[in-house]
Amino acid sequence: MSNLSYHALGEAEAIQYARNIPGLFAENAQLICKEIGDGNLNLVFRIIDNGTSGKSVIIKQALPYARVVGESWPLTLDRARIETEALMIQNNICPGSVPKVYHFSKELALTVMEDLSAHLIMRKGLIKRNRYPEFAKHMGTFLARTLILTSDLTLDPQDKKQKVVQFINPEMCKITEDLVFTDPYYDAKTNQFNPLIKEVIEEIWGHGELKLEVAKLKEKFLTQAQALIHGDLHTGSIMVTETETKVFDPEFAFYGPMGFDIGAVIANLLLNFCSHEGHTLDQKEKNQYQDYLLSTIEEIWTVFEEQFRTLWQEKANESYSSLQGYKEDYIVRVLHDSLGFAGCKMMRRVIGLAHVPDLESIDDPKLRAKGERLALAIGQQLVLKRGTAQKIADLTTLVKYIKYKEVEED
Ligand code: SR1
Ligand code: MG
Repeated sequence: MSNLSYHALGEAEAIQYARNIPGLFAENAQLICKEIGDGNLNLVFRIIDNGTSGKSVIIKQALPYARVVGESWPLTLDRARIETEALMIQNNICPGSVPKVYHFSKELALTVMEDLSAHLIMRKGLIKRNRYPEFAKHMGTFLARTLILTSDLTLDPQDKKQKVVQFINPEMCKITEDLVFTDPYYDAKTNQFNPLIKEVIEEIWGHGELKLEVAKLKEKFLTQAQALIHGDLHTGSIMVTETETKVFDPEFAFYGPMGFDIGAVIANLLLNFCSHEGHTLDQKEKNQYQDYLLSTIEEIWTVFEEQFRTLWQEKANESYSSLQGYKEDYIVRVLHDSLGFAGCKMMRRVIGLAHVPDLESIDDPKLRAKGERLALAIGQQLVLKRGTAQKIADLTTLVKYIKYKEVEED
């Protein structure tokens, strides 16, 4: 296996590859394979032993280009290494929160990992208005542990800088710099949007104050090596059951601002919130589900903050960590960043390349526009007002107010 040079696998070869990994399947395993990748970038094979064991694994292989666009958009294969090493660190820090890694090939840019087929992609569950009672606790814990325990607050500064080098990820960061922070704010070729909301988007392109705040958030993303972040923590990168939560797909991982991960989770819950303006026409049902999403956001932050404070108390070594007022100031800055990045991430999914199925699955363009307008209104206010928030309820109060102005007052 080690002398294979890079080429994209087909289903038959993926079976052969899995068969040759020592100890993965029994010799008499009856393996079948299906390529199930529906993301923007990679090949994903599910390999199942159709015989007695019923065991299954995932082989994820990076393509040398972005699948969503094609070969005209070349992309680093090193993202497979980044993803694998990030999964291993996250599993050490927060055991059981990510799929187990069984095997990695640098040459083929592929990772063999645990199959989570008993779990559902969280985004799909939210579109169906499912509720996940353990999710907020799991996600708040994942965020607190993975962020503080990879930061200068708890690591030796020399070790931390080694990790910054290990996770240098310029090509994947460039995608985010362009698609999240730059392209949505001018008439870029990559943008794709519902023509019915063009007038709102043109207002955004002309909104100097908003663009100045987005520029500050982009600068933070470019320069703040605060913690090892997942880098693309949307609800399509989370799999859930009633009792379990698994975070996967950290190919965008790098040392960046903590609020970028927290903001991604918040943004995607809020995009789902907006999508129910189109999906859920029964007012009572819609309001109840939207309230559930807002209370989930509050609980994620509350758990995050509690655990972050506890870990700070127990593990922070940085010499200023016990300085009066430092922890309070740090946490409120993470809150501001989370709101700002959430706002950018909401706007990019409406204006730019790569939308979210929550909104895209609303067939009627007029109904979809209703959800998209709400997302753009919330996104803008999160960016503009982030600095005024002192607690997570300030975010949920703001969202309720914007919904009232945008949807209910009409
Ligand atoms: C070309 S990649 C488009 C998007 O897909 C990923 O999930 C990231 O969010 C990226 O921005
Ligand atoms: Mg992804």
